[in-house]
Amino acid sequence: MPDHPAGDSASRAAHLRAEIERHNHAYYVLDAPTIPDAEYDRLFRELLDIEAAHPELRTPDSPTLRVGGAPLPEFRQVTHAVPMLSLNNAFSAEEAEAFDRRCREGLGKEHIDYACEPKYDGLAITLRYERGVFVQGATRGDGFTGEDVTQNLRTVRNIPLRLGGKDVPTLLEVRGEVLILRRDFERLNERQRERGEKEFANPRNAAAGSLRQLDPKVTARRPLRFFAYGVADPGAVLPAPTLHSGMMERLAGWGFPVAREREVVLGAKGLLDYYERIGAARRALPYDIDGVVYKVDRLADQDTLGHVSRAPRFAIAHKFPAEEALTTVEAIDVQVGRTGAITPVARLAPVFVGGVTVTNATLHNEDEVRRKDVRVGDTVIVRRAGDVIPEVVAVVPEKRPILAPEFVMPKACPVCGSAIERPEDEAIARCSGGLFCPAQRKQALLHFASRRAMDIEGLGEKLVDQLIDNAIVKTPADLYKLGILALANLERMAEKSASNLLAAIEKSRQTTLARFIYALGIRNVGEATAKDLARHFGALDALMAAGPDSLQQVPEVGPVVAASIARFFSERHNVEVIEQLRAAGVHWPEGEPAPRATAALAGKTFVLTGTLPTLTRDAARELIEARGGKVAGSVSKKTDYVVAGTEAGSKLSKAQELGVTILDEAQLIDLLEQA
Ligand code: D41
Repeated sequence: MPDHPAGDSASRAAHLRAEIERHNHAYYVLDAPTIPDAEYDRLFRELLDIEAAHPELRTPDSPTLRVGGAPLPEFRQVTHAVPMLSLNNAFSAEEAEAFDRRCREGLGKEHIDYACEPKYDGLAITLRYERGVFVQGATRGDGFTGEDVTQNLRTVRNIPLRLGGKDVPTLLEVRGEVLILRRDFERLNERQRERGEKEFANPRNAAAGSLRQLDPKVTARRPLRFFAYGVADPGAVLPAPTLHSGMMERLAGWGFPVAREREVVLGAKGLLDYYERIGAARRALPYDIDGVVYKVDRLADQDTLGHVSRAPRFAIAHKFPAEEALTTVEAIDVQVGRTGAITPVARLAPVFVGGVTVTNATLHNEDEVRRKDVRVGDTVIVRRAGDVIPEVVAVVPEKRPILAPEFVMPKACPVCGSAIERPEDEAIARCSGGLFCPAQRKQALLHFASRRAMDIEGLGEKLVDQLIDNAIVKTPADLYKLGILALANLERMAEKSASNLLAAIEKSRQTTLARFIYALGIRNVGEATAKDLARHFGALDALMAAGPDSLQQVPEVGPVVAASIARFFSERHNVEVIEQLRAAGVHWPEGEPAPRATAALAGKTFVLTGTLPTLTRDAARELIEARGGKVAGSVSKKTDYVVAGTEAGSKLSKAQELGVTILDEAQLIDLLEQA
């Protein structure tokens, strides 16, 4: 760097600060990056260099402060010049309507415009700007006194350090919430996991922990974001705004991030429509929200309504049903799935969460229980979001009882007593009982009958339980031997439903090869693989006769899937059931196998790189795979051919280096056409 005289450096530094913050704003607030990362880094380093050479040029609005300065011994207390009020809550449509009624009565108006916004599930803070420069930031605390977290807030990338735009007030206090976006939260936890550090239970906890760090360098590495929801004293802004919604526009104009989902609506109906709309869009928002906030839009009306004790009468939070709740673990059981997979399940004291009462939550697998260290007696956070299966998010360690033994995986299947086995390199433990295990038999039968398999309507869980428990049905083939008498004796089985079920079973005799393969419940063979297998082999006998090698000729079938198919058909029991099913009249049209593997391509590995003149990459892959070739992602000594188009990069040079045969599209097509 050339050594600038101090004066030049001062103006250069000012220019750099403005430039960097302009790019920051574009990237973090507008979501529209303006320059490549490398160029940004160059500007940033230049400013760092100037500030190192001329410490007197370090200003409180310098973006270099965003990486965090020296740690603090403690946070200073800050008294809020304008107290930070709290919000009252509405938990139902009736309560939201009552809010509208109170506002109408208080103002003597028939219809009221409301400014609506999402209710961020973050931490309320206040930001103080003097002559457009960020000078102090504090937590809400008890509403009157909070903690000075200025240096941490400077590291929050979308908080403007200096305001831009028109009519910047001499003094401004902006209120809003600090939070972590969901996708950033996932990445943060991934990083914590990799480093063997504790994961955060949810974005809110992660944001709270990050904001309260005494070392701002730690905060700087956390992906905090800010969203503004108002100002402390709109009366001090000139020209005076008349509407809250207008105030929000002004904030956006000065560079503050504000919610895109803001809307002005009319009356109670408008409020409830907004609530429904945001509720439906909730999952798609980038951040967690726990409701929506309604505010009387006209600021003069806000003043008229005023507040009661510490909450305004002009605003209310309409909450969504909580997606997380606290409860206790009464037991940890294990469940057996169709393929014998053993899943630990927490039995919970009933708790209302996400709109339903939850008594069970999945713990996924043994490692997960260990990682979260869930024990019987623990108080846990359970989460049920949308239609997702309820899960245990985290344990509240302070609430652990003195006697809380660690979870141990049972050695024997709780249903059939067979040994539970867990291959060393797998996360899932399994019951080794196979179809001897009634639990697996039940799941296998349910799977066989399911809509996308044999589609036997009416064969549900309750019925399958009875059929297996009373040994009326042992294998799927037994279904086709059922008579009306056997069914009529079952509990809750009216004659009509018995004959309906028999009709559904009868109908299922006519099926397709793909459905039949899928219905068999071969481990690792889902619907798509079943279709691939049916298309490739055309006939069941051909599939049953195939060894692992020829199975791997099928597109998308790798060694693991091939091995589990071969293992399935090598078990006599399975072959017998298939024979019985065919003898019972289960049938399907059989076809010609798909284009056979050609000698030229069978077992050969291809790598595609660059843009081919006519074929898309997917099309080329399909053609190669249909003839028994494989397509790999990277070039190695095992690669047989590299197919290179224009703008082929490092893969092509690697191929040249290793002496791998290089083909262009025309040469590939020649090869494909060789018989
Ligand atoms: O999104 C929020 N969490 C939010 C919080 C919001 N959108 N608006 C808010 N408005 C207020 C008033 C009307 C009192 C200025 C708030 C909060 N308060 C608030 N946050 C935490 C305590 C109060």
